[in-house]
Amino acid sequence: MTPIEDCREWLRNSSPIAVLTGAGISAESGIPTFRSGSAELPALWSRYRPEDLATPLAFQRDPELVWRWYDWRRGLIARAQPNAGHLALAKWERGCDRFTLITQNVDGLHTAAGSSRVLEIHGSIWTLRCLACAAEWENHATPLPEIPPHCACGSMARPGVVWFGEGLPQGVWREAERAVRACRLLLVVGTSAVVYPAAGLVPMAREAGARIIEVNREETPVSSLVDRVLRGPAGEILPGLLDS
Ligand code: BJW
Ligand code: ZN
Repeated sequence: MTPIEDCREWLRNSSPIAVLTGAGISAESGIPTFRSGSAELPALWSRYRPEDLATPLAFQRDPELVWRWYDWRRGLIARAQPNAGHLALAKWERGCDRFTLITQNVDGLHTAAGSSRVLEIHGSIWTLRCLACAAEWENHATPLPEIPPHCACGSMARPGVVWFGEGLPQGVWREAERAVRACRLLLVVGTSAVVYPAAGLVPMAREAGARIIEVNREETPVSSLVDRVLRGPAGEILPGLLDS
């Protein structure tokens, strides 16, 4: 059997299934990834690494700069459509009894594709949170009318995402760990697997005895841990893998 035929059979015969996605699954929707080159980025944002902007310290130093980065990304995402990879996962979920989709992405494209239960372990770019009263609300305005945006209480708001050095939302993270420990098959799609604790879900699944399939254009630190590597764009591989 070819690697893809093996994987198709495992997918058909394994339950529960868990999926971990990263920025690579949204790349074919036109959303830049964090670490795979910056040729497509406007000059302003190509100067920065995620570690320079996605931190509490960066926000403390220059909230306007950080908010401009998020405002630019919100605009790109608002104009983007889910791609064939997102759609294949949503369709697979509908025919699957026990399935958990864990995403590091904050773009909401899995939900837009029709996935009904998505664990957003790094939060959502469409949520705002008040720095003073901790109120949280959804905001889809692009561009934002005011940068930085403010809460009704008058204080500044921040994006409802998880920055470096911050803990992940506890309940969501606990559910992700539970799903990974219980799964018989983990599908890892479009993540560089360098950011923890998300990357630690892969060895966690291994230790729990699950089979693991990686879909990625490039080798990653977890490629050597997995049972099958499917090399290429998720938007091409997932429909072939998941179409029953
Ligand atoms: C394709 C493709 C196509 C392209 N098809 N594939 C243990 C060891 C070492 C360090 C740490 C550790 N534990 C914690 C740390 C520190 C830190 C960390 O991991 N640092 C490392 C970078 C060294 N982690 C944290 O700080 C985390 N917090 C934490 O641990 O807290 C502890 C704590 C506990 C209690 C109290 C307080 C603290 C938080 C991490 C938060 C990460 N946040 C970001 C920003 C989110 C908001 C936003 O979007 O702005 O999350 S950073 C950024 O990286 C974003 C992503 O979700 C995350 C992962 O990136 P991802 O998705 O993998 O994207 P890329 O770009 O890296 O990779 C894309 C991949 O796709 C590539 O492989 C391509 O080949 C592939 N690809 N096109 C298929 N078409
Ligand atoms: Zn407030």
